[in-house]
Amino acid sequence: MSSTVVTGDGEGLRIHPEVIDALESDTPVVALESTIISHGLPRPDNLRVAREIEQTVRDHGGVPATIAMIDGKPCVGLFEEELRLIAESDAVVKLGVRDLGVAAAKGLHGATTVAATASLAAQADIDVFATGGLGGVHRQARDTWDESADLTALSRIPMAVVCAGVKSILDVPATLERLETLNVPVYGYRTNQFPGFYLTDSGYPLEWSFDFAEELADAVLQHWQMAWPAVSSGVLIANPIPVEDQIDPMLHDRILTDALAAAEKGGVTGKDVTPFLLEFFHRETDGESLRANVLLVKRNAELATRIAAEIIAAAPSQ
Ligand code: PSU
Ligand code: MN
Repeated sequence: MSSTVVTGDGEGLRIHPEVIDALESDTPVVALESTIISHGLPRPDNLRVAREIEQTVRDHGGVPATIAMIDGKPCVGLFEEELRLIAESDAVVKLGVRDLGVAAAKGLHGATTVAATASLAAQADIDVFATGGLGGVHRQARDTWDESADLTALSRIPMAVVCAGVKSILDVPATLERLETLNVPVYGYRTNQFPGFYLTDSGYPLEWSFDFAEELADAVLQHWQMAWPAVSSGVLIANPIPVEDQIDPMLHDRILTDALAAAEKGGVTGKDVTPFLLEFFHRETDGESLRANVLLVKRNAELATRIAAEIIAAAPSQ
């Protein structure tokens, strides 16, 4: 296939030829976000990690589709120099769904959040997405109204999102309540506890758990079939970091307290809040948070690839 522009819903996207080939040949495709590369992981490790995440998808028989805006063009699947640009350039802005139009109009380079990545991936007909942590309700939300648009995006986009829960920089129980309100099911993979990103267990239980990718794929497909047309929401699949690999909970709690205090003192608001807290963690844990972050994202990329393969096996396109 030579064309890199599809018609219909995907019109206006540039889809990497390898991703087009994979979609046409029923090869598993896994969407990957780019904000984690530009604003979620420290330089210079971020470029190496971005490549490793893509490689993990390949190692399990899939094709990665890292999504970003390059020169105002939404791109599904990046060429090597584009991945480098996202990792290294200060000109890369963080793009939620509402920023996509303006970034296109102004011809910007941008990294897409979970919400914006899921939105573009759905337009390209991709239905599985791997990330580290989802955005959610912030701890001061009662006063600040700061709730990530990841949640409302997932309430409308039929995408299976594999993550390691949400970071404890957020209000975890409030985030779980909002997911319920928004009709987004949350399935644990081999756990009955919602994971806490750096921590195996956030301390909050999950209602549903599955032990195999095949069962997860089945539940996801049944959700999309049965919820339609009243809702067509995404599904969150929560894959915890193994307990022997989690960050020391004492260290975690100490850094978290300091990070939240620093954000408040510095008057950090809006889309800067999450990158500020993540950077604080990476700096203050001396590489521990980076190690855990890389490990859990790769595990999510692997599980996502296996789920994508099972979805194809259950419902191959003609
Ligand atoms: N949580 C993480 N790592 C991340 C993010 C969230 O553990 O890199 C990024 C994701 O791209 C997510 C975004 O979609 O932050 C949420 O930002 P906000 O809270 O501004 O909605
Ligand atoms: Mn926010």
